[in-house]
Amino acid sequence: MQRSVYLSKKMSYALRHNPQKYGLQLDEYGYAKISDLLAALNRIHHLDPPVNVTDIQNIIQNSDKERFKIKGDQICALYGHSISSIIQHQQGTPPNALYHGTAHRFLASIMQNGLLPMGRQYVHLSSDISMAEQVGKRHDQYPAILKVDAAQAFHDGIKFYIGNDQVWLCDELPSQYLTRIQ
Ligand code: HQG
Repeated sequence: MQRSVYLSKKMSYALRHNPQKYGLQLDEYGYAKISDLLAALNRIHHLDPPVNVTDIQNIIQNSDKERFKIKGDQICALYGHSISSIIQHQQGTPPNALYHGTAHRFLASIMQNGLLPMGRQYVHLSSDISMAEQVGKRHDQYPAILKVDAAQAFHDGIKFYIGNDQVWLCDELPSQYLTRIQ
């Protein structure tokens, strides 16, 4: 695996799922000190050459998705969290339509129970169909795409949160807002 991909996966794991393993204390918005993350990555994964802040900046700049954000001497994962203490995200008004790519084998349950966060803190939605397809392909070679009536859901009081330009987060989403389009 390419070093940058390997590091990005470890950063995601540390900042989304298991900060304790890396000795990190995330604040309520999910930020940790970059120097602490670097030290932990180098210590735990014996990186040679050691990872430094420029490597992290390059990973963020050259990545296919905007997964992390740096603010001063801190870094956070923008979405994807599964840790038990809820990470605060900025609420926002979603675009009228959002999309969710998933596996065909999950459809019956989704149509019965709605979109649930499952292992994560929030449901993850995509701003366009091609991103939803990419997300769905992680679960199914030929993913199913659901269109989300975000305008109506928002109007009805479901909270939406900003991940990045392409990823929106929301709380549990009943199936009345979902239409299968592919
Ligand atoms: C499904 C990646 C049965 C849901 C992506 C999904 C994304 C249900 C799976 C981000 C269900 C959870 C998150 C229900 C939802 N019954 N299945 N009621 N409700 N599901 O991986 O959205 O590359 O936790 O459809 O790009 O696929 O890592 O969520 O298939 O933005 O940066 O349960 O992770 O980002 O799967 O992906 P996941 P996701 P990165």
